[in-house]
Formats: sequence, structure tokens, C-alpha cells
Amino acid sequence: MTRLNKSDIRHISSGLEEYNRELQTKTGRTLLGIACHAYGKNEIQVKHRINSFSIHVIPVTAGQGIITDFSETVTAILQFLGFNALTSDNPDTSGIAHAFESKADAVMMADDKRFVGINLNTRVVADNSEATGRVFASVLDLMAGGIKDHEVLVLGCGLVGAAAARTLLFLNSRVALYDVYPPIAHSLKESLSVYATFDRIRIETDVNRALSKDQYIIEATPAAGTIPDELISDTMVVAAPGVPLGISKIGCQILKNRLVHDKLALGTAAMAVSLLS
Ligand code: PYL
Repeated sequence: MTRLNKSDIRHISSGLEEYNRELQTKTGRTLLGIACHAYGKNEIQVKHRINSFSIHVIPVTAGQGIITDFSETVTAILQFLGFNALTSDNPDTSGIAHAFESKADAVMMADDKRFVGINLNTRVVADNSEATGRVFASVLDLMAGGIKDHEVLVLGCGLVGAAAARTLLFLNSRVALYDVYPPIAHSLKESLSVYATFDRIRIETDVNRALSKDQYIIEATPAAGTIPDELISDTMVVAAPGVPLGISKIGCQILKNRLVHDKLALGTAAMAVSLLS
């Protein structure tokens, strides 16, 4: 998992209104609407509950320590969605204890290995990698007007790519799995075979050939330049949870409304909606 840095985070909070409009244009749904779509939840019912659902975002000093404004940005995303969210004044153990003492409904926190949300009543754990893969697959579903029966090229078979592939199979699409380390792709195919017949899952070994073949792409790699400008077709549609973005500035201009990428907002929104029991 790529560790975000201050510059990745700096403009997220102030850009939420504009990003929400961008998502509406590209997918037909808002940030909250996409998160609801990802978890099959009724957005109107979610909106009735969201204001009273309290979430404490707790800074964590373990490992490489606090990322400036990470917790504050997560809180801003949750507040933008309508949750009763705050950043705890206390990190680590003190922050967790205070959340329980304040009868918060949930906490959200991240060390260097995992970013999770935990519902303090139901004990449900929302994992950022799982939620991010699921919500970006849902973005592709919305942008495609239904991804069913299409093939999707999944670039990067780590935790996020795996969650995206699983979601895409649940949505009755087909997946072509590519990873720079082929055994990872093969291992994912094995694990996905419990969800779908083998004919709906194939391994891709030539990414350039795949990019000229597949219209729908999940870009879930931790590498820049995964999708070269010259391979971007007029019909390509990309949902890109990968950090850093695997598409150049010119590539983003070519794709325009056929690309959705962010580094924190959609995954955080999906986690929070999934915690609403
Ligand atoms: C959750 C993000 C998404 C991509 N990479 C993940 C990351 O940067 N993880 C590390 C988060 C560390 C947060 C730090 C703090 O400020 O509480 N412990």
C-alpha cells in the first residue's frame, strides 16, 4: 500500500464540492450515491440515518507516525457526506478510549498497514483496501451503464485490485487479471474461482495488448505510467484507485470524463456507508 503524503492530501477537503460535481457528471451519482451503490444501500434511507451516526477519526502515531492532515481530511470527507464526525483530540489509546466513553457509533484510524473503520456496536470492520476496490468497481459499473457481460482489465492484483475483481464478478462481468509479478495474478485467479467459473477469469500477460483490447480498466497499481498515452483509445473507461495515478497529465486530458481517480475520498465514503448497519 502506498503511504500518502501531505501533498496528496492537501487539496482534498477544499475540493470536495467540485469533486462531487465531477463524479455526478461522470457516473450520474454523487460521492454518497456511489458509496451507496457499492453496498446496495438505499441512498434516501442512508440520508435519514447519516446525521446521527457519530464517527471519531483517531490519529495513530505508530510506525511512520502521523501524516499531516490525514485524520482531518478523513473527517472532512465524512462531514461532507453528512456524518456526525470529528477528529479526536487524543491519538492512539486515549482516542479509542474517549470514543467509547463518548458512546461514538464508530471509529476510523490508520497505521502503516491498514486503514479501518470499526462500528463500536456491531463490531463490523470496514477495511480501506476492500472498500476502495469495491467502490471503484462500482464506479466502472455506473460509467458503463452496467458492467454485466463486459470484460474488465484489472491492472494490479494486490488487495485493492483483488477487491475490485471480486466485485466485478459479483456484477456478472468478466475479468482479465494483470500483475507485473504474474504469480500474484495466478493466485488471485485461484482465489476468485470460488465466486465465478474459470471462463470468466483470465490471466493477461501482455499489458499493451490488453490495453488495446479491453475498453474497461481498473488501474490499481502503485506505479505511475501504467497506461501509456499512446494506448488510450477513444472508448477506454478507467476507474483508478492506484496511488500514484498510473496515467499522465496528457492521458487524463485524453480520457477527460472517462476517468475517475482519487486518493482517499471514495474509499473513505465506502467504508463509512458500509458501517451503517
Ligand atoms: C489510507 C491510505 C490510502 C493509501 N495509502 C494509505 C496510507 O497512506 N496509509 C498510511 C496512513 C497513516 C496515517 C497515520 C495518521 O495520520 O494517523 N498513522
